[in-house]
Amino acid sequence: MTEEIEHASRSELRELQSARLRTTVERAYENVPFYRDALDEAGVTPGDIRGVEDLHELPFTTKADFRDQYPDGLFAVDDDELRRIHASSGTTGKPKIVAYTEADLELWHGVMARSMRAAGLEPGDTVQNAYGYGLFTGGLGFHGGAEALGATVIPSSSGNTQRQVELAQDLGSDAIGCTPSYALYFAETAEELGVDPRELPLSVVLYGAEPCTEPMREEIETRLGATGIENYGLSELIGPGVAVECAKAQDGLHIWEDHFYPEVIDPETGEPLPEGEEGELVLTSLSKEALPVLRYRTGDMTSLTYDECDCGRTMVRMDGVTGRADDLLIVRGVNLYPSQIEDVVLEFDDVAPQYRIDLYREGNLDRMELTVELVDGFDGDREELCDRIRTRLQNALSFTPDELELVEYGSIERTEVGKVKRVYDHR
Ligand code: DLL
Repeated sequence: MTEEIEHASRSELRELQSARLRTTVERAYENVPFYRDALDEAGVTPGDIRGVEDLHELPFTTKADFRDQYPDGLFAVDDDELRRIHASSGTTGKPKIVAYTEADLELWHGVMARSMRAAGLEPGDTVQNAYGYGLFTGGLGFHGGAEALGATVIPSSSGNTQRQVELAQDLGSDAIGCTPSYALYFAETAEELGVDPRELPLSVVLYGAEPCTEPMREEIETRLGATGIENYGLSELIGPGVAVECAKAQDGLHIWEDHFYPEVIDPETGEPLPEGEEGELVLTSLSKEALPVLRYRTGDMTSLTYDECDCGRTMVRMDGVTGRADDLLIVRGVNLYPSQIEDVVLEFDDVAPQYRIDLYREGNLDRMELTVELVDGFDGDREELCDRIRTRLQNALSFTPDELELVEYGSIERTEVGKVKRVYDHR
């Protein structure tokens, strides 16, 4: 079952977006001194924004703005209207604090329920929610969505993986929500317990919160014998529930455009890029009360397509996120994302989906070490495999690491709680 709006004509959708944008800009201008100052400085009044075609006149909002306005400088409602606070911890400095009114929570649960329906879930299904509960938006976001859908939620949160496997088995979980790296850890733990993860009742893995390449998705699907559905979102906009793949096509993530307006820009110049070109995703909230966000620079690199999807939804699709603009590795003058390395390395059947990248500076030179795990029981020729991986990296990315180390299955530390870290920059 889908909502009517998911199939609306592009012109109908645009009209709705424009009306909501006008309200959002007015509210932000009236209630948030930060936005009033920013618009005044840009010489724009709310009345200048007649619709989405005028969006580019608005200034961007950045991560730095969230930090500067810590904790509540971007809130647009009085404290007594707030019902929930979450926070997203960056790697440095203060966390970004985000807030919700009652209507915002309803909106959030609504888009999450819609995402779960797109993933093929139905009322009555059992959803094991292995995203962390707490300030992180993953846990409570999935929780609220599953309840709104009419599913049964198992609020297992992250960690405690042995018990998670038992719960999935004993309670008949139809779906699990977790990061892609955790999905694999879950499968490994099941195997160690002598449980074949493919025999578990799980038919859908709702993964997200971290980048996941196609070979990684295949690995998740094969190991767990389930369909992998990617979810995208960020706390600053609402949490998970911004975009999701449909089970029908699994070909790009539908952005719930009636609530979140997407643009893709050139991260260097800030200029909007044409459909299909990769750049930084910029999102504007269209319906939120407590924390309206105008042209937020997500830092996430992707591209958009407005082609109609096989599932019949008309909402724009974004490509899986290649990485964050600030994850871009510049090594000896070559620009590359960790996901590009993942894409190449995981093509090899003898390689387990576990790797780490270490960056050092020696004198004036960058040095990259890539450590890759072998599959369990590998007994082939390591040197020969090493050579093949190097050649493939060179051909695909015009780059090879200074050192490529193949290590035994299980040697790279797993992440049981939170987001996986694969790059260690020691420079
Ligand atoms: O990670 C929200 C979320 C929870 C999304 C559960 C999906 C599932 P934050 O902690 O604020 O919120 O982190 C947001 O995570 O800007 C991306 O860089 C990254 N991210 C989220 N989803 C994906 C994805 C949640 N599917 C940041 N692929 C975002 C790649 C993702 N990166």
